[in-house]
Parts: sequence; structure tokens; C-alpha cells
Amino acid sequence: MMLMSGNEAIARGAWEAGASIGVAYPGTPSTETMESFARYDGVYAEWCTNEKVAVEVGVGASAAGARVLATMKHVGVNVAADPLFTSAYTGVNGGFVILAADDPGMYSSQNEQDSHYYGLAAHVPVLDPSDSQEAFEFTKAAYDISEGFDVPVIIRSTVRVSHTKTPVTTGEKVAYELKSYEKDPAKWVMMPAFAKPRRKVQLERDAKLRAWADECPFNSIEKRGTEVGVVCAGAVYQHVLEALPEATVLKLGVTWPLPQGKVQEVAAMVERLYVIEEGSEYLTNQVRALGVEVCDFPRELPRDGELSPGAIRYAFGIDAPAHENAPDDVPARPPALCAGCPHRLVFKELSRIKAIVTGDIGCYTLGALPPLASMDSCVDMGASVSMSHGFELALAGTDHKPVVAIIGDSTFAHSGLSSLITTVYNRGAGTVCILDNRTTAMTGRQGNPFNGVTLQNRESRELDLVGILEAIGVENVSLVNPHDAQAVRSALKTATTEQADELSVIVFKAPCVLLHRQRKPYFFVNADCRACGMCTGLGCPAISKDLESGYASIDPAQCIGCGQCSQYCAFGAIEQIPAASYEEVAR
Ligand SMILES: Cc1ncc(C[n+]2csc(CCOP(=O)(O)OP(=O)(O)O)c2C)c(N)n1
Repeated sequence: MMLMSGNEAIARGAWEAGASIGVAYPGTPSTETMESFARYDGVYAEWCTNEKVAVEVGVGASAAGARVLATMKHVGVNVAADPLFTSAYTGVNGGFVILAADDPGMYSSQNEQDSHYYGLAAHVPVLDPSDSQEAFEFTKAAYDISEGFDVPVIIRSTVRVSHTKTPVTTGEKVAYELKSYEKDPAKWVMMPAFAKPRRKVQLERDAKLRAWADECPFNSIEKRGTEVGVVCAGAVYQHVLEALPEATVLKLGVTWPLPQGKVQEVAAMVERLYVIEEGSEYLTNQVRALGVEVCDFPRELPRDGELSPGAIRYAFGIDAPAHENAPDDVPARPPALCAGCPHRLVFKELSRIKAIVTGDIGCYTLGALPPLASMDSCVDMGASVSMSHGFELALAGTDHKPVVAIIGDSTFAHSGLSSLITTVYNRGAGTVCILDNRTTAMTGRQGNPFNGVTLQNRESRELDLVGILEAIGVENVSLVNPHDAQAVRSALKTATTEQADELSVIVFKAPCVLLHRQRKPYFFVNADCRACGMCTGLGCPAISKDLESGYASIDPAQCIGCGQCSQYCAFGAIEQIPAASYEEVAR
């Protein structure tokens, strides 16, 4: 028995089932799954540029006869939806399992989505583990289900299942031989003449899957009281057990298709049947669609965020606070860019030129928060570049503020490049800032094409970012050190004034501070401080000000010696301690 997170258990299940190829794009809460899979013997695992590419590589490897694991967060499934839907027509050769990890409560996401809908819409079976043991077992079984029904299978987890560690009894790795690949255009070439018959295959398969779901032991009825019955799945099942110990429960392990017979059976066992689920009404509507009556809750069950036993008890009118709120006097601690983050000065300088800044997703989205507060939008990965093009189109001919897009290196590789090609091709204008911190920092420092680091540290090549920009026809490209305030200021000024009517791209290149964790002698505030607030306006977590006097101070334990702040002090009040005395302290 081992203590494993749901993500680790999914990786283990895939490996034991004989999966030999892993493809992914990182995204919380899914990321550790592929990192864990990559450490098993005999597997090949890689980060792809985005989720669509990952699923397509997976479809190819499955067609070739390998068992494949693809992992992504919920919004990644949106990106991968195109191949996902059609792979449910082609079916598979080697088993193909896709982890869709949802984030109810948006701990680390731009929205809440319920990936069940993808199963329903794409006709792909969905399995919903409620703990790590099930994550392991369901994943292992998913490969046989995938090959048995000739369809990809989605494992749908949520942050609680993905990140909670619970005991897992593992098994033995099965011997899986690469299946032979036979050319079969009627199965793999989805043009209308072949896709139409495959659509019929899909509908026939749906009927078989429905019958299978009713027999599948992953769906089980736990008989307790006869008054209240609950249908639930995933992590919510654990909350239901705690909140309503008397209720009879239909615990769904297969959430698409629903086991019609079992739903009707549980409904007949109880006086009132409820469906408890997080973030959407997917299960409720599916149960109702089977002609089964679902009761409304006596009080409201939240439709947003994560559920908790308290919230469920509240909805049933059982006296318990819906949420145990933190005391009012706990100081707010909004997230901030790290001390020494190379993104900081770009935002500081953007706030000075009062640009319209279309943002993107990464650590740098924190530039939207005070005191930097220099981002106007953040929608989805790659949108910074396409949205800035949209702003420029709409504002053309007006006297408008400069429009600047901000995007990270990983996000640029994910989808920013195709957006930029659109701008270049249509002769768009504006400034695009690529914050190349040599890593995918937000999700835990994964490699990407622009730093050449691969998941299993295989030999690779680092793509030449400036060369690519020049090759696609960007005429104004500059490479700037983002720790140099003067250089950042002048690059932004040139791009937004002299080159205002053209497209310009500035690559700000310096490694993320967490990559090498090298500290230099720290800085301190001397007696010349005039309490002007310029340095605290940088939002560095190492700098604070005395609330009464306004004087700044620097926490030597947090300062990494980047020197960004000293460039902004007009009074020479920020000094670095001499290297010799730093070494003395460090010792
Ligand atoms: C479609 C989609 N896939 C994955 C994610 C998770 N995610 C958020 S930002 C990000 C990449 C950030 O890397 P980068 O652009 O290099 O910026 P950094 O964090 O290094 O500043 C990822 C993978 C997401 N939000 N949306």
C-alpha cells in the first residue's frame, strides 16, 4: 500500500495498464500526473506545445498500437476539443485515456467548467474517481474499456481528488504488446464519406456503453435510510458520506453514460431523491432526462465553488454553517510576483505609459493586481496577442492609448504564435511583449520549446524565439534585459511612440528567480529614505513601509539582491550590502 495523490495514482494506473506514451500540457490540478508518469520505467512522456497537439500526438500513438495517457486541466480540454470529438469517431487502436482535471473553486484557473459535458457531447465515456485508490483502479481499467468499445476514455478528476493523498493498493504491470497497425482509411480518414458510417458506429457504441454502465461495478448503491437518496460522484461522494450518514447513496463511477437501471433502482428505494454535484447541473439534468424525479433542496446548495459537508448539510436544512469563514481580522495576503521576478519592471513601466494592456495567463497575470495594476484583460491562453489586434482594429483612426499585449514564453508557444501570425499577415499594429523567463513558471517550472528543456531530460533543441519572430515577418523585434529599468522604459517608449503605427515585438529575457535560486547580497534602505513610496509601488514582497512614517524597509530574508528597486530610488536610499559582509552573514 502506498500513499498517493490522485494524480500519482492515475499515472500508476496507466503505467500498470501498459501505457507507454504520455502526452500533456501542464495545468493545475493535472500537472503532476504526467510528471509522475514520466518517472516510470519504459515510458516516453513529453510536454507538447498545447493540449490539442497532445491529444493529436496521442491519437497517432494509439492508432499505431500503443496505450496512451494524455493529461490536461479542464480548460485544456477546450483547446483539445477538436481532435477529441473526432477521435470518438475514429476510435482507437491502443487504449487512449485522457485526464480532464477540473478546478471547482478556481484555485488556479480562469473559470470553472464541468468536463462531464465533454463526455456527453463527444460520446466519450467518463469515469469519476472519488479517491486515489479509485483513480488508480479506474485508470487501469479505462484502457480495457477504451479498447473494448473502441473509443477514448476520459478520467475526470477535481482538485480534491487530484491533490489529496490517500492510500492505494497497487497491482502488477500487465504485459502489453504494441498492437499491429493496419491501414484502414474507413476508420482513420474522417472525410464525409467515411465519417458518416463512423457516426453510425458511434451511435451503436453509445447503446452498448449504456448497457455496460448499468453492469459496471464502478456504479454502486449504498443502502442506508429510505427517506433520502443521493446520486453523486467524485470527491462530492466523500462530502455526502460525512454530511448525510443516513442517506442511501448511488455512487457513480461512470458519469457518462449514466446507468439508467441503477438510477431508477435507487429512486425506487427512497422517498426523496437528490442529486448533489459541484459547479453545474450536469448530473441533475441527466438523471431527470431518464424520467426520474429529482427533489429541490430545502435550502440553497451553492452552484459555484467547491462543495463541503457543511454546505450540503445547510442545503438540507440541517443546522450547520454553510462555510466556516476565516475571522475578519486576518490580514488579506494577495499573491504577488516573487522578489526578483523578471516580470516586475515591465508592469511598472507599463503603468507609467498608461497603455491598454491585453494580458494573458501565467505568473505575469499578477501584474493586474495593485500596486502594479497594469493589465486590462485576461481571457484565455494566447488571447493577449489576438485581443490586442482586436483593440487596434476597433480603435484604428481614433486618438487612442498605446495597445500592448503581454504574454509568457510558454503561453506564446501554446497559442500566441498563431495569434501573432494573424496580426502580421493582416498588417496589424500594436506592441507585443513576450516575457521569456526561460520556463513555464506558473505551473511549476516545466520545460517548453523556448528553453529546450524536455520532460524526461532527453536531448532536445531550444527554439530561437527572435529568429521565429523575424521569420514570420515581424519587422521591429528587440531583445531587452527586464531587470534594467532604463532599457525596459526606452524599449516600451520606442515601440509605443515611434513605432506606434506598426507591429513591434519586445522579448524580455531573463530567467525566473526560482530556476536557479541564486541570491546576491541583499539591499537595505538607508537614512536618506524620504517615504516617497516609489519602491513600495513595485509590489516586491521583500519591501514594506511603516504605516505611520511611510519609510520603506527591506526584509533581508526575502530580498534576493536583484537590485530592481534601487533603480527607482531618486534619493540613493537603497543600497546593497558589501559582498564581504554578505558572505559573513550567509555563513
Ligand atoms: C488552456 C490552458 N492550459 C493550461 C493552463 C495552465 N497554465 C496557466 S499559465 C500557464 C503557462 C505559464 O507559463 P508562461 O507563459 O511561460 O508564463 P510564466 O508563468 O512563466 O510567467 C499554464 C500552463 C491554462 N490556464 N489554460
